[in-house]
Amino acid sequence: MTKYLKLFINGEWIHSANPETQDVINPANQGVIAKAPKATKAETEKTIHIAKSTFESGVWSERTPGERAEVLLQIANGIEAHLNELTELEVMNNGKTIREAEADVTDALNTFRYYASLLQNQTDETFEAEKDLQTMIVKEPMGVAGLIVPWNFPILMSVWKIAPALAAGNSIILKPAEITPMTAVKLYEIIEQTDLPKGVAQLLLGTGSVVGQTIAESEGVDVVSFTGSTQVGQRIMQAAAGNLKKVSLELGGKSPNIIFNDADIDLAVDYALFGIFMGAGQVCTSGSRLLVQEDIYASFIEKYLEKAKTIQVGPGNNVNSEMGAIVSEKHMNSILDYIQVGKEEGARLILGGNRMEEVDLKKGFFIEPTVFTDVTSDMRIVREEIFGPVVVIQTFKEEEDAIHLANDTDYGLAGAVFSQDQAKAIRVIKKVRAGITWVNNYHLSSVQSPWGGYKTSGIGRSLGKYGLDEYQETKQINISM
Ligand code: TAP
Repeated sequence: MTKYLKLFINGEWIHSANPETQDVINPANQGVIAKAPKATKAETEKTIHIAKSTFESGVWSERTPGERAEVLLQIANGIEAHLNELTELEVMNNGKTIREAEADVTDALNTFRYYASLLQNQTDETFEAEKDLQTMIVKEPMGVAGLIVPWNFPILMSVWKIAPALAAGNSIILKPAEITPMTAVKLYEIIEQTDLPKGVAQLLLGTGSVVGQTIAESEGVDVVSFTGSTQVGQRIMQAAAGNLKKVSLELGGKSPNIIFNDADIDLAVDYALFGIFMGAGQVCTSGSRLLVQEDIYASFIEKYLEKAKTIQVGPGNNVNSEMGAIVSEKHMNSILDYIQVGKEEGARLILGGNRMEEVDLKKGFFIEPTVFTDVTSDMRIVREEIFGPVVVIQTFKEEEDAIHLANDTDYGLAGAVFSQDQAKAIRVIKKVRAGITWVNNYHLSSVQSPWGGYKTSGIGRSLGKYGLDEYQETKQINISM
């Protein structure tokens, strides 16, 4: 029987008034998992109004940090109790591998636990500003937080926003990507079972152009936190200008991964592969530009290709799969178009480049790990974010050339350096204009660390104490003694 998903507004699961639905597809086999509603503009506006009234009532915003932490821990425990179900839903809806999905769900519950402990440890600042004048600096919730997330990490991106926004005492409205709503629905079923007062957390399923745009424009929303493409991020910033709401934007990237001739080559090869092929390259921080020092290029590429050829591509629910599906047919076609562009631009395709045609894979959306060499910096496949399992490899002579190539991009999300000379590695990584960087590893990070980009990769930071700041106002209170 077809499962019809619902909206969660003011503590109730309700059908949208709009009869039109979106098929939710399993990208590994094109099976229809469920039908998702497309909430209307009027429903979105009503939801914003409810979130605002709940905020103003103080049922959540005026709870003590300790009381809020207690609820965050209940949500974390609920996620832990449903870890397998959430993992399976993520695999089924997004196409990633079980191992990747399980890591995401585990990170999600740890994010709730982290913000619960941060709340319990946050203390206000007070000082004597002048004789007989005592000043307190206090943090307050902002009001209604609109949380708009993409399809590549459906549960994790939701939780990176929900946990700090609730921790700060806001009311929230989550809008998942239209094509990946399954784990968000399950998460809200978990939230429903906790002591979070009704009307604090709402879930709106629908399109970006209606639900997302209405949230971004609304005078009732005080902060919008968005993860997705740079183009949509720019639109959100324009829409948010109406009531000057705070915006936090986590956007795209085209991240450089620099391999020096003194690197541990086996380590660099392994991380360079993980850097681009994790999540089938549908990761904002993917190491999609590999910069290899000229004199080790031949030996590096030989090892790199040898290992890349062994990557097992397949359905996420097969434990042997190392790289899963592309999230949708539309996105698969966009990646294949980029591969075509690369060939036409004159780049040399040395691995992959095709949709996978094996019998068990061709009913899903699978693309071979793809490697281009002989590229130049003006090529579209070097400049634009492909967001798929496609890497471009360039060479460099000296340290300065590597830094120049690394920064020759409009983006500034991530970057890595591999070298056994630690002083050089740190010197170079400090010159890479990006917010998330690595030395001798790739994609390793923690919930305490600020996540976000320079240049057109965004504004603001998720996670850590920085992530909480995005959802808080800061007030000074000057007290005559
Ligand atoms: P987008 O098309 O930007 O969509 C992201 C979210 O925004 C979806 O929920 C989408 O809704 C919604 N949206 C679309 N148009 C909107 C509008 N006018 N107003 C408000 N919301 C709107 O990105 P995507 O295709 O989902 O994800 C891929 C991109 O996201 C890549 O460029 C990637 O780099 C970036 N990304 C960045 C990060 C970080 S941490 N920097 C993380 C993940 C992804 P619907 O799609 O449901 O209509």
